[in-house]
Amino acid sequence: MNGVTTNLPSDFETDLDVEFLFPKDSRTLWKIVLIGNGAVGKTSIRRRFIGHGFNPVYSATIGADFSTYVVNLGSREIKYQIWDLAGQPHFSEVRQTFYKGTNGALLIYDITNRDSFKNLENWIGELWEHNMKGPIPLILVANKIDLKESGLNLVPRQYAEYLTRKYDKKSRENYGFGIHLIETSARTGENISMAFQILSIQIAVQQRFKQLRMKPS
Ligand SMILES: Nc1nc2c(ncn2[C@@H]2O[C@H](COP(=O)(O)OP(=O)(O)O)[C@@H](O)[C@H]2O)c(=O)[nH]1
Ligand SMILES: [Mg+2]
Repeated sequence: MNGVTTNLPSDFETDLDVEFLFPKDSRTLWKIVLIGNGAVGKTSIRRRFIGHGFNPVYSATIGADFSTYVVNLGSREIKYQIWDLAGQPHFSEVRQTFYKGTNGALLIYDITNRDSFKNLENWIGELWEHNMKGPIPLILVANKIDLKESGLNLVPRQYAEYLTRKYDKKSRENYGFGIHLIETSARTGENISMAFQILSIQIAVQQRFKQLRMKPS
């Protein structure tokens, strides 16, 4: 990574152009929200990302909960404040205040739960409406891929690809960042840090282009 030393997990390696995306000695604080229906794996993904392992016993998040996690890229520092919002509908009023100031989101569904997939567009609407900045980067996360061979009825991958393409096109044309789909497992840890990496790149790109556009030429 441009000879820059990092403390990123090994699968966080990337061709990310740190020099371009982050000014030298910069400090960045990003608020990231994890959203999606109840029980899709939001809390598990947050815990896995910050290195707390996996807990197979489900306990519903009440209101909201957050962790901070710092990633160093040479002289740059990215501090994540990761909010894990309760997905249950009766927390909807609490949720709106928590969206404020969000820089990006992981929008998570459970590949074994069709309702969690059907609700994704509502989640995008809610995120973009309530964060006060309009459309912001998000990554679609297909979680629980360790259950692919379980014999359970799965959401077909093409459905998720179709939805991703639709939003990716709209987003690139109108807002300058792309929307990606990533398959994860909080149980095995597969692609968890990759999801944050891809999201970070989209956030950095959006911010950098905003700054460049504001500079007089
Ligand atoms: N097999 C499997 N189970 C998972 C995975 N992620 C979460 N779970 C389980 O799904 C349930 C709900 O997870 P949780 O993180 O609490 O969901 P939240 O309500 O979205 O925060 C728990 O029993 C977790 O152990 C995963 O990747 N694979
Ligand atoms: Mg939770």
